[in-house]
Amino acid sequence: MKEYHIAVIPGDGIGMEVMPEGIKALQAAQARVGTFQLRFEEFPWGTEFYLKTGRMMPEDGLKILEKFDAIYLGAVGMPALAPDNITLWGLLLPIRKSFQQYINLRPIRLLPGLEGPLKGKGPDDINFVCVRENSEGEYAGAGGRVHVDTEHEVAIQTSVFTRHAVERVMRFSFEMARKSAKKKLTSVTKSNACQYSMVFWDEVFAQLTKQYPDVQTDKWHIDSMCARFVTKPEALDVVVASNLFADILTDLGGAIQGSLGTPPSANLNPERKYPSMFEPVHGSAPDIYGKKISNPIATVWAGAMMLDWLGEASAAKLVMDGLIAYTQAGKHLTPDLRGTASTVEAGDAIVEKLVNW
Ligand code: GGG
Repeated sequence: MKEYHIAVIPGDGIGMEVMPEGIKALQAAQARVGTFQLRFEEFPWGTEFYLKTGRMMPEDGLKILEKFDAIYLGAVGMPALAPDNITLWGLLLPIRKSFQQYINLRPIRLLPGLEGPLKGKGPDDINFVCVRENSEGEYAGAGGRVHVDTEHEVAIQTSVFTRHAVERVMRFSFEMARKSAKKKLTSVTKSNACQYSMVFWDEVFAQLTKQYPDVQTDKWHIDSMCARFVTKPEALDVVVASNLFADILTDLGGAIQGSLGTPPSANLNPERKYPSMFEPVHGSAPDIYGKKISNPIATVWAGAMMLDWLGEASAAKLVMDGLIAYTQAGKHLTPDLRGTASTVEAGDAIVEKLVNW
């Protein structure tokens, strides 16, 4: 029997609540399919670990993770206990960068049965995917501060755009669009204001467009794109954007698909030299952590993406079918979706659908 070794990092806040529900759903799919085995190994890394050891993960954390087939992550950050920049740069970003997970796939889809906030827009209108450049751009980590705590203090955060990274994320997106039904790729830019980085981004996009004559393309400034997510989501198919632009856009995506408790994300190393990482888009949500009302949908969905990536397409479909049967039934939803269920009750209801589907 095929065996997959999965590193589980629940992390912080509601990450610790939703992760058991994700694992429960994956184990139910594994039991139903019966042709593979998932071996989960959990790591207690995150802010509590940082408070005890001064590190978000051990010094050899990346070495430990490297041998796994995939990483399943909950959430990172507890701003009341440690600054968000320390926690993000201590766990999430080193994994994405060191393991060359340069593609971050973020589906934006209003699941059938759920109600989004956009009047007249249903599941057929809100169904597209955002491809986030995940290795550089505004998250390159280039910059510094001088004259700290003086009136002459300077802070510089430099965006880095390389031809290598821009071309590979766009090529990946063109290939995705080529296989999609609408065959359309939209590039997000801001080349009117960012006359170096985004003009370069546009040029690379224009150059690649010539190599994909079968893919329809357009480009929008990030500000117009935010409006378009709300006014015309049905016009979108595959959307490619820089690290920060896509991070912002996909929270808006979460809002139009009913709740930030629903969108998943896959950090992919397409060459499969390193493990890829699967996580909900949402963070640790300290405001609701401990109330046990966090929504497990995004984590279960991220788990389905992980199964798909591992080559277990029928198990991935089973999880997605179970999830959709659950949202369609409209029962046992968590409060962010106007229900009253707890995280565990929602997780149980998803598994019940998945098992009986
Ligand atoms: N689910 C992982 C998590 O905690 N995400 C919240 C977050 O702020 N992530 C930063 C990013 O994706 O850039």
